[in-house]
Amino acid sequence: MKIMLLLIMIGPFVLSGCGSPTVEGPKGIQIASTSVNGLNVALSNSKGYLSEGPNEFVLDLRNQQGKAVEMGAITLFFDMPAMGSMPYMKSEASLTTTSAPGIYRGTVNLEMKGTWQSKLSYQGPDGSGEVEFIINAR
Ligand SMILES: [Cu+2]
Repeated sequence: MKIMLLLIMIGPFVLSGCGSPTVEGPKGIQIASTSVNGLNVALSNSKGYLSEGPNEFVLDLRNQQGKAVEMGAITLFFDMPAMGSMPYMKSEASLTTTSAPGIYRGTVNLEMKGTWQSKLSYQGPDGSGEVEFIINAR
């Protein structure tokens, strides 16, 4: 009788652990967000900011109703204008889809701290577009 009760209590946890699709980790702390032409873009990672050197982040794309937006193609790069003796800098992010629609995992290597212009280009169900936002690498 006691064993039966134990199995009934454990059962649901075991089942949900095995049967559910891969659960994405927490998106972390938001680094930047913007909204252009009905597309909400949010960038986050565990630190809440990007740093000089290699970075990991999560990119979240939603419509104004908060529904995930599935994109056909998407690119993201960070650039910085030339300043004095410092040349123009550009870093392309590498993005991979996840099991969750509209959520991408990304990596980017930033050459230095400071203000970077971020440019996201996409081709989605409602056409193509470009979104720009600023991040401050620390
Ligand atoms: Cu620079």
